[in-house]
Amino acid sequence: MKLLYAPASPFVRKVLVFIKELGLEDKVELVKVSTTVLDQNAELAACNPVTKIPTLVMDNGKSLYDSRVITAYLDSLVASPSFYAADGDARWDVLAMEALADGMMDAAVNARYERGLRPAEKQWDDWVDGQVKKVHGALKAFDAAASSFGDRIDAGIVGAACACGYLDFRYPDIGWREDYPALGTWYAKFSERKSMQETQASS
Ligand SMILES: N[C@@H](CCC(=O)N[C@@H](CS)C(=O)NCC(=O)O)C(=O)O
Repeated sequence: MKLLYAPASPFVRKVLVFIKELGLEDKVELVKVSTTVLDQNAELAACNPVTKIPTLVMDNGKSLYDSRVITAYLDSLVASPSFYAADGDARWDVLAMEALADGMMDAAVNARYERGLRPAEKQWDDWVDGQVKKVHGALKAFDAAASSFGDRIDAGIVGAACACGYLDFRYPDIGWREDYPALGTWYAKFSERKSMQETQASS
């Protein structure tokens, strides 16, 4: 398999943590690409019509995207552990948590694009503030649940960790640990995992 990736992406990080935690490193070739909406990578476009990372090219030549489809596919390749609960409420809880983490990443990435890609005179402060509000909404929800996370590891947990990690990487001044201390305490421990240490974002 081939993963088209860039190390700065929190969605990519989620997939990389899955690969490491599930013991699939030998099966995935990493292909670094650089892409933005304004400068869309041709190799990536050939595999993913909407030109986004992460994109996984399977051994049969077909591509998978987005990150949630890729993580579910990787999970299906191993007998255990599974990062998706099999059924019942637990399954929907994990899926909803992964979606919340992705929503937080989307909002944080969107705000960054607005600041980093748009010409200064076209930037819209209210829109950025709205995205940051979404980030805080997700942080609040994660913080309220964090005391129950314990040593759990699943798709929701990995997503939450990668979303928090992205804030540290791109928004170091946001100071989220002060407002969301339970989340901060859980994250400090979870981020010690080898899979998290080895996937720390870089530009
Ligand atoms: N929902 C997608 C989001 C992926 C995403 O937004 N990736 C960004 C990098 S963090 C990207 O590829 N941006 C380039 C573009 O939008 O053209 C997923 O979960 O994979």
